[in-house]
Amino acid sequence: MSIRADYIWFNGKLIPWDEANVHLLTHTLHYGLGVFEGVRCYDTKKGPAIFRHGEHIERLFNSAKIVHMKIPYTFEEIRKATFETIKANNLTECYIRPIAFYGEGAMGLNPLNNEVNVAIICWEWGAYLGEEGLKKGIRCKISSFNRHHVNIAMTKAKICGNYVNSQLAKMEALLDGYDEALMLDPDGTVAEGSGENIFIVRKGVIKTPPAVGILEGITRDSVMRIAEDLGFDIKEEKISRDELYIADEVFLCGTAAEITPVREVDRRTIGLGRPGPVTTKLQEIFFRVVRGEEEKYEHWLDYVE
Ligand code: PPE
Repeated sequence: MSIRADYIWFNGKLIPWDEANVHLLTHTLHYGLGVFEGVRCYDTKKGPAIFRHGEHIERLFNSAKIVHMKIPYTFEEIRKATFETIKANNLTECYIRPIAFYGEGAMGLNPLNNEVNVAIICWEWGAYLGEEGLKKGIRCKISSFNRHHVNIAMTKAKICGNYVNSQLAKMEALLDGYDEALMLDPDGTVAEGSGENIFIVRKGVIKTPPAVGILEGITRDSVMRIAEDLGFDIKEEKISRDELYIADEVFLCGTAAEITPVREVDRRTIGLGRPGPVTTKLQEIFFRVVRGEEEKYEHWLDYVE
């Protein structure tokens, strides 16, 4: 399904959607060195609010730092530009995609002399893994592709090129009739989904792989804090593939995926084959939190000014 809105913020200005084009020698198009974010804005009773906006902007700047990219705007400029873009498009609930990439100029592997472009794109984006997936759970396959080695790709950075690996895994899973791919790290322990972090619940303990070699997800952090506040025992611990098969519950989380239950892995039914009580509870609270219905977490919301 193609997406659309009216305006895109590009290098300091709002321009019509159809005019947001780049040159074919855009350096990032050839070599993949760009950094981006995925952020969501939700409607609340006090108006649209961006969930953990500050943390997303901070991660964008950290991604850029990791790859020596200088973003020619400040934190506050990006924040305000995001507000402007949402308002110009009359959006209340939307997905926000800030991206920084190298433009045309020199070719070859040194990007440093090319100009850094920044765009902020907003559009309405429903359930990433489908409404039904969100409610009933999805079917996953362990990918034949490993996730990145920590010294091959910089996994704390959300780099465009890192996602070729994710796309290989995603396509394989879809072509094999599954909804999503789960990826193992080069040592063979569970890393993450193609675009989500992973959690399991086993014998009353919630577990997630340590944030090494995976994207340090902001939703992952939110889930850990909410679970902790609810009094759950939560551990960052290596998880083996077979532990997924015998987990009581498995779920994926991310800005796009929100909290999506997993009901099957490699043709093994997880738990009873439907979202378990812990996943359901966390999902329920998460959706209240992002919509400003849980006062305790209101500091996570950045209301669109
Ligand atoms: N791991 C990966 C590989 C990943 O891409 C994401 C986000 C996460 C974990 C979760 O991170 P966070 O959003 O901070 O909780 N994936 C983004 C891109 C999805 C896309 O298809 O594009 C997202 O969810 O916005």
